[in-house]
Amino acid sequence: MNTTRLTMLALGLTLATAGIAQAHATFESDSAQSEKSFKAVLQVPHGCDGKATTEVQMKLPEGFVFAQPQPKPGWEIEIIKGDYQKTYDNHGKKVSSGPVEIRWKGGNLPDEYYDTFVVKGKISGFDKETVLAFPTVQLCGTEGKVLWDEVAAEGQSAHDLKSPAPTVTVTLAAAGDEHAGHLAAPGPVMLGDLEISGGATKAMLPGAKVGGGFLTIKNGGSADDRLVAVESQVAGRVEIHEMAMENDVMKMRKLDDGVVIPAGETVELKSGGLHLMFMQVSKPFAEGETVPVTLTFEKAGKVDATLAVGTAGGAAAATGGHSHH
Ligand SMILES: [Cu+2]
Repeated sequence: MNTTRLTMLALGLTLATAGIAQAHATFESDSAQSEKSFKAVLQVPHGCDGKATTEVQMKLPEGFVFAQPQPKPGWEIEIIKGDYQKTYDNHGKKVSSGPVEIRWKGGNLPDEYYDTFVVKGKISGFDKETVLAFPTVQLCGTEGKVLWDEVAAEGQSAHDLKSPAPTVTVTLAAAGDEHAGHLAAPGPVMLGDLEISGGATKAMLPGAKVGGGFLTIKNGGSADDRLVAVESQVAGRVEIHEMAMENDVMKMRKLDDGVVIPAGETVELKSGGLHLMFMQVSKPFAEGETVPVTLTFEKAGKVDATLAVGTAGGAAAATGGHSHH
């Protein structure tokens, strides 16, 4: 082989590596639900600067518990155990230690191939949406090494990182899964120290686009929280309103900062006072149905709740002020 060919070959390699250096090691699925099992499928898109991958080490974050790697032909698997920071419930058994790192060793994954490395575990112990990072090291023989260990700081985008750790976004279990039986009266829903109950709304007239909603929020904790946003799949948007006297006229006002739920107190969203306002309702609420809402609290996070649709008149003399809309 002459010098020119060697140079070209080297050049070609450099270009190829530069081109794919953008492909990070990531998970096939990047979202998971708390208190559910999660199959972390790590995708390794290339080797280290052209060298074949021979080992992959993945650290498991707190909250990804009872981990079990999937056997992988051609690779030896080492499970490193350690203490969890918290204690977890495994089918009634308290567990405070388990796998904290998985190492796939002695394999050979050429640079031009792609492969996956699988660990199943349970996502547990979260009270708010959380991004979990799994710092990973990719080794290529004794020389090559790629670290996938950068974790985005709060407010920073993972896209700004050069070698981001694979992450999964943990969301809280949707209470919505359970209330399929739509005639059941909505029971209280708990979210941390908050108890949400008494969800109600009224049947709307045909063609109506706006409806009010009511519920009671009890804060059993020692810190104030704040209802900051409400969403519903049945409305284009949901606002938080209050009724207030202004120059002897009862007016509705949108609360852009939401509603404070003081520690140890109960706040009622009810007729003639604070209420939810469903705007751009796609199909008028009908008596006997339920309306799903997702409430977002500043500290406690998100929770699903249900409003029962009552008669148009009755308790709904509530509507009173809503005719303004
Ligand atoms: Cu209103």
